[in-house]
Amino acid sequence: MAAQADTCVFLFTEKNNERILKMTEKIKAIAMGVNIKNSEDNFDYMMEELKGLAIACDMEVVGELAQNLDHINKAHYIGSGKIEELKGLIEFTGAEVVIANDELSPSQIRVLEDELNIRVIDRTMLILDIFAQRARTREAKLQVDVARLQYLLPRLIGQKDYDQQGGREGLHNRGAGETKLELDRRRIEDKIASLKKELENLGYQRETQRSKRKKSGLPLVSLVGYTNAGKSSIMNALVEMYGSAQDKKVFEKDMLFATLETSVRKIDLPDRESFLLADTVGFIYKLPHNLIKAFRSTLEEVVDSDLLLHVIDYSEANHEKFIEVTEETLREIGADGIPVIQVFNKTDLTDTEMPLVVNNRVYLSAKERIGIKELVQLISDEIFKDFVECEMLIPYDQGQILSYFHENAHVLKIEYEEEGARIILECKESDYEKYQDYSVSRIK
Ligand SMILES: Nc1nc2c(ncn2[C@@H]2O[C@H](COP(=O)(O)OP(=O)(O)OP(=O)(O)O)[C@@H](O)[C@H]2O)c(=O)[nH]1
Ligand SMILES: [Mg+2]
Repeated sequence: MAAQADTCVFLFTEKNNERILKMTEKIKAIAMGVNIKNSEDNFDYMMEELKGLAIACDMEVVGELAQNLDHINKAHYIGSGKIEELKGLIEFTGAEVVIANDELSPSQIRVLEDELNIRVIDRTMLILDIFAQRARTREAKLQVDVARLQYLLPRLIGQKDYDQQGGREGLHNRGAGETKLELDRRRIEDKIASLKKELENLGYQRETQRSKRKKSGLPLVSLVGYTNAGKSSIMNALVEMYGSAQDKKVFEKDMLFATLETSVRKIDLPDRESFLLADTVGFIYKLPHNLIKAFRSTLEEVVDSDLLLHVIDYSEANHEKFIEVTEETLREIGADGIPVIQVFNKTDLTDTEMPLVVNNRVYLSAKERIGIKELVQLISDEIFKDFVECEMLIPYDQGQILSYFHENAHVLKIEYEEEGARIILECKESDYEKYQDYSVSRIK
C-alpha cells in the first residue's frame, strides 16, 4: 500500500494524518464526460475506459455523469445545469474526486473545484499517474516526471491565487505538495531542465545501443498497438518458439500500461534468418502529448523499425477505433510510412476461424499459440523480400568486404579456398549489385 501512496502523487497529500487515512481507503470518484454530438469517438467505451483508468489508480468509482453537448463548455466543461446535478451526486455518494474524460484547462479545474468543493482531475492526470506507478527503469521514471511536471506547471500557478483565498483543506490541498514545488514556478522549471539533462545523458547510452544494433545489420521489427492488445504476449510467444534459451520473457498482464519500457529480443528463424523484435508501450485514447514527447526516446525504436506489427485486440468491439488511435499516434511520433502487418490477436474469443492470413493481416491467438508460425512467415516475407541468396568468392586482399558481409548480411556458409573465401550468403539486393564482380552465382 505504501507504494501506492508514493506514486499517486496527484491524489495524496503530505499531511500525515490524511495520508495514512488515504492509504487504507480507496478514494471515491465520480467519472464525468461530455458526449459531443456528431463526434466519431465511441463515448460509452471512453467512459468505461476512464473508469478503468480510475480503478488502475486505486480509486473506487461511485458514480457517473454524462452530458450530450454540441461542444465542451469553455468555462466549466459541463453545462451550468449539470453542475447542480453533479453536486447532488457528490452529496449522495460521498465522492471526494471528480474525474473529467477530457483534459481540463487550469481555469476549468479552478472554476469546477470552486463550485463543487472537491478535487477535480482529468483523464490526462490519471494516465500520468498510472505511468508513474508502472515506471521501473530510471529512464521511464524521468520521462514520466518530466511529463507530470509539465502538466502540473500551469495548473499549480493557477491554483496559487485560488488557494490564497483560503479555507480549503484535506483533498483540496494539492497532492503534489509532496514535491514542495507547488508554489515555485522557477523551481519546477529548473527541475524539468535538470531531469531533461539527465535524460539526455541516458539518451547517449541508448544511442550507443542503437548504433550497436544497427551495426548488427539485423532488421528491427516493433510491436505497437493499443494498451492491453497483447503485444507482450506475442513477444513471449515468439521468444518461446524462436528465441534463444537464455532470453527472458517480458511482463504480460491484464492491466492498462503493463509495459512502459522497450525490450528487444533476437528471434532466430528456422532458415537461419534472424531479426530483432521490440516490445513497446501501449497507446490509448488521448494519450497526453507531454507523455508522447517525454517518451520519444523510448519510442525511437519504433521510428527506427523496418517493420511494425500493429497488434489489435480483435475480441474488442471497438477495435476499429483502436486501430485509428494507434495509427494517429504513430503519425505523431513520425513512424508512419513504415510497412505494417496487422495482427488481429485474441481471435480465440471470437467466431473467426484461425489461423487466417489475408494480405498483410493475420488472425491469431497469442494465448493459444495459434497463428504464430503464419505471423513469422509474413514477417519473414516482408523483411527479407529484397534479399538475394548468392554465392561469392572474395579474394583474401578484400577482407573488408568479408567483414562487411559478416556485419550486414547473413553468411550461411563459408569455405576458405586458395583464391579466397567462398561464401553463400543472403544480402540486400543493393549490396549484391555493388559487389557483383565477386559473385559466382545467384541462387534466389
Ligand atoms: N484470450 C486471450 N487473451 C490474450 C491473448 N493475448 C493476450 N491476452 C491477454 O491480454 C492481456 C494483455 O496482454 P499483454 O500482452 O500484457 O498486452 P500488451 O499489449 O502488452 O499491454 P500493455 O503492455 O499494457 O500495452 C493479458 O491478460 C493476456 O493474457 C489471446 O490471444 N487471447
Ligand atoms: Mg505489454
